[in-house]
This record gives sequence, C-alpha cells and structure tokens, in this order.
Amino acid sequence: MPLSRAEHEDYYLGYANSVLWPMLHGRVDLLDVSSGQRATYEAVNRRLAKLARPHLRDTDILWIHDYHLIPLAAALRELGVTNPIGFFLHTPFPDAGSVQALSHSDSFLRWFAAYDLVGLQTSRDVARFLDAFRSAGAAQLISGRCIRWQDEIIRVGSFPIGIDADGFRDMAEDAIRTQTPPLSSHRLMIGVDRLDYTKGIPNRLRGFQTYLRDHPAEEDRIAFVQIAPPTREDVGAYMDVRRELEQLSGEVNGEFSDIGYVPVQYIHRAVARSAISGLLRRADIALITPLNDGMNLVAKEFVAAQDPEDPGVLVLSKFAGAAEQLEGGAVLINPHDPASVADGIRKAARMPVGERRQRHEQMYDILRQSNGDWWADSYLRALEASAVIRISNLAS
Ligand code: ADQ
Repeated sequence: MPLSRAEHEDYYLGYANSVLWPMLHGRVDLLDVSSGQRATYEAVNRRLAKLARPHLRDTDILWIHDYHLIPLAAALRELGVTNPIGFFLHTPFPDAGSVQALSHSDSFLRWFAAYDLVGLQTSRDVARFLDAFRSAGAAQLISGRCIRWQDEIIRVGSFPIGIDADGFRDMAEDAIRTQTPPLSSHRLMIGVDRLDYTKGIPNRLRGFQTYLRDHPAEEDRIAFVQIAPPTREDVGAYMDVRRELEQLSGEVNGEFSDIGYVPVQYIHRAVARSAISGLLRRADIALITPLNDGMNLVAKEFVAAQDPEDPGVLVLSKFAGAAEQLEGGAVLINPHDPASVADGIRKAARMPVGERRQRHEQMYDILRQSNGDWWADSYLRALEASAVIRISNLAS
C-alpha cells in the first residue's frame, strides 16, 4: 500500500518512529508529539484494513506485526472481521510511566483489546504490559496472562523470537571458505546494528575506550569492527547519534592507533548477510550493548555462527531481550557504565577455551530448542486457543 508524502512524514517518520519507537524504548525525552500525527497513524491503519478486508476468507488467521500497525485489528473489527487476530510486538514493552507520557495513553492501550492474543518478547515485557493496564485504572488481573480492563479482556504472552541456528551456522561456515581473512593479527571484536540510538553504540565505544586505557599492553590489543548501516536518517535523533559515533570513533583511534593497529573500524553502510555471518564466525568477541532492545537477533546469530571447538564470547547488555534466555552463557554487562563494558571485554578476552565451549554449548542448545519455527508454531497455537475462548464467549 503506497503512502503519500504527507503519510510518510506523519505516519512513518512521525507517529511510528518519533513517538511510538522512543516511547516503547522508554526514551520519553525524545517524544515528538505534534498534532495530527496520531490521526494520520490511525487513518493509515484504517485504509490498510479496508484494502485487506476483501481478501480475507472465513478460515484465515491474521498475525499482525509491530508498532506501525497496532490499531489494525481495531480497524478490521470495525469492518466486521471476526477471524482470529494476533499481534506481535518486536520492541520491548515500556514501563507504565512511559505509556502515560502519551497524551492519549488510554486509546493506545485500547488498541490491544481488539486482538485475541498479544505476543511480547520476554516475561519482563509481559509484566510491564499488565502493569500499564493496572496503572491506567479499573483493571482486574485474571491471571498472569490475562487482564480485564474497562470491560475488555486482553490476553498476552511471552514468545521470544528465534532464529534458524543451524541454517545460520551453515551460512557462516560457507562464508569463511570464500571470504578473505582480515589482515589484522589482533583479536577481533564485532558489533552489528542498525545505527539506532537504542542500540547503545556510543556507550560501547566509551566502554572500549575504558578497556584500552586500562590495558595498554600490546598483547591485550583488540581490533573492534562496528557495522552500523544508516536507518531512519530523516529523524533528528538518528542524525545526532551518527555525529556522536563518528566523533567518538575518531577520538578513540586518535588516542590508541599505532603502526599496524587501528582500534576501531566503523562501517556506515549495509553489508551482505553472508559476509556478516562470516565476520561473526571469525570474531573472538561480540559486543552487543543496547540500552533497550526487544530481543536482539545479532546476539543469537553470533552464537549460531561460532565454531563449537573454539567459540567466541558474547558480551551482552542485560537490557537486551536475549539476556533472559542467554544469561547463563553470555557475559552480561550494564551498557550505561563504561567500567562494566570494559570489564565484560576483559573477561571475554581472557576466558579459557573450556569455559568458552561450555557457555557456547549451553546457548546453542537454547537457540535450537527455541528456533524460528518453534516461535511461530507456539505463538499460532496459543492464538488459536485464545480465539476459541473469545468465539465461545460471544456465542454464550
Ligand atoms: P532490529 O532493531 O532491527 O529488530 P536486530 O534483532 O538486532 O534488531 O536485527 C535484525 C536483523 O538485521 C538481524 O538479522 C541482523 O543480522 C540484521 N542486521 C543488523 N545490522 C545489519 C547490518 N549492518 N547489515 C545487514 N544486516 C544487519 C527489531 C527489534 C529487535 C528484535 C527484532 C526481531 O528492535 O529487538 O530482535 O526486531 O524481533
């Protein structure tokens, strides 16, 4: 469905990416609530519902994804659609205070009531989701997955998104066969993210800077490759983080570069998926430090890509959704504290191979058990069960 220029500005750049995205990540300081944007957001969802309506068959199950489309189920219900409709939010669900920062927080919460099941990434998100309704008043908790709010029943569950771990490992193995190895003789540390202020890339550089200051010896040197392609560049907050990152990487390189050693390589463009898989495989450390992240698939892809005999170490923010599943195997850090990031890097760089293998095996088992197919199947089964309850309630 093509968007007009005005819709692109008010719906996509505006309401979705300058209001909902920062709010969902708890960055209410960045909220840009201009008049008209929310009306366009709802209007685009209504238009999409009208466009989809004639294509729906009675037996269809609808699964709607992410924050651009939260009111879509309500718009479909207005058109008389009674099919099971599920929703999955890829971002975190924020604390109740952030939701209240929206000038229309009740309408935001009500959008979720049109779904048979709301899927979130972690149990922490589910707890926050239920809390947002409780804080909005007149809510009655029916169970840990179901709440009655202003005469609406809302069902929610945690369904951590998975990847095809074996497929990614195969791709990484193929990639290193064909890729030219990097020239650097230093240990390789990698970061791969869209250049988004939620990903904590400047914080990670400050952490690396602290590490380099504390470990001046040549044998402790690590070459850090950060791949961060542009995203949503028309939104002001994204221009700011780009400038900050460029300045910081220059600063770190100025302070620590030596003949034959450049500490930071910052690549500000898209890199092919297979090339990324090869780099992840070669890396000794992945430094993944979001300030807040729904899941973070790169963390899982890094684990999948490793050689099980000589695996690298995942240094992971405790604020990534992936930390809930991988806390036993990853080195968890606080991305706000450069000393914690530096300590994580040091631990990873010195970890003996036995411990690396054991941590990797534990994480790889989890990735295999909760892979992409498991995620979709378990969500869709739960959605069908929820829809049966709604339809039988309607009938009685
Ligand atoms: P994203 O914020 O985009 O996704 P993430 O999960 O890390 O974050 O990455 C998505 C995919 O993009 C990964 O497969 C990764 O390999 C790829 N990617 C990242 N940087 C890339 C680059 N420089 N070049 C090429 N590919 C790159 C949102 C949420 C996350 C959640 C996912 C899935 O913000 O928290 O994990 O959805 O639910």
